[in-house]
Amino acid sequence: MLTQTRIETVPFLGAEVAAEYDAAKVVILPIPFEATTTYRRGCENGPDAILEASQQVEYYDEELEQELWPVGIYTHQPIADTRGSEPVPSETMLSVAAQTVQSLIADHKFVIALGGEHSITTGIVEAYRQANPEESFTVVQIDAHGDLRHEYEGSIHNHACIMRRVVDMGLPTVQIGIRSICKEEAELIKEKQLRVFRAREIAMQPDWIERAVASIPTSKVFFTIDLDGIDPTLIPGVGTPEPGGLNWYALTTFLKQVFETRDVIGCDVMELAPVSDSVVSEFTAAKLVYKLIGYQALAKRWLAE
Ligand SMILES: [Mn+2]
Repeated sequence: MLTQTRIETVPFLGAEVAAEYDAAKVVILPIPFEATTTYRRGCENGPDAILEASQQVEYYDEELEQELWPVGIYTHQPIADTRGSEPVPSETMLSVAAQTVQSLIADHKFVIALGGEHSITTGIVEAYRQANPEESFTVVQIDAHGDLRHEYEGSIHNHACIMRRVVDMGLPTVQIGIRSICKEEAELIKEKQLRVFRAREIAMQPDWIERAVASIPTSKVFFTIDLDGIDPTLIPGVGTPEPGGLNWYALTTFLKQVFETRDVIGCDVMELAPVSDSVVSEFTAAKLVYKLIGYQALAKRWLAE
């Protein structure tokens, strides 16, 4: 129904190294959904742009000193696709995302969802809540924005509200790279004493990684990465760019330490809105996705030494 086969999706890294579903440890889940973006549009084209760019990513990871594709990477058909003529209501997108991720979790897949707008994360996080009824997990968000508004432009499912939904679910949060919040969000951060590592402190205080990792209160972690958390010189193709974001080595060093010290249960990489005449955004995003796979593969010892 909402799974579209009309638009051809290339598998992550390319058909030559793509795994069959049963043999895959990792599932890439494209969610080309866009409904509430407020500035530059185009994030419904994000997943395809990342998949296309991934065809150019080197199989061998020079940092991890091995090829990582043998873990088995399967690319799912797109879900909640708004690129066709049919609009997809936010409620439908959320339930389709939750159901799809639930079935992937049941099959023991490590899911990396590709957005699409950030509001999708609510549905994905709901799937992990269902799968972990007894044990809480922390949502670690990389983002320029707090996304803590109760509602925005009349909708609680706006992409500017996603972390507020997570806070309302009662899940612990750690927010990294924040450099744009409104008064309501600043007050909520103080009132609830939310764990926030602002971009300024990340740039100025080299010990932020140690402190940020230590601040994660649970062993299980879900990563939600809004690509605008990264500096717009590395990823100009986002809907709402903000200066002063994370650089590549700060980001990947932080991610690697979390994968090494926690149990990362899933990830999403959101809000890529491709820019014409430049592929730097989608290539950086594709490389980031391969890093997520690599760090998890090493942490879980999926590959022989
Ligand atoms: Mn953002």
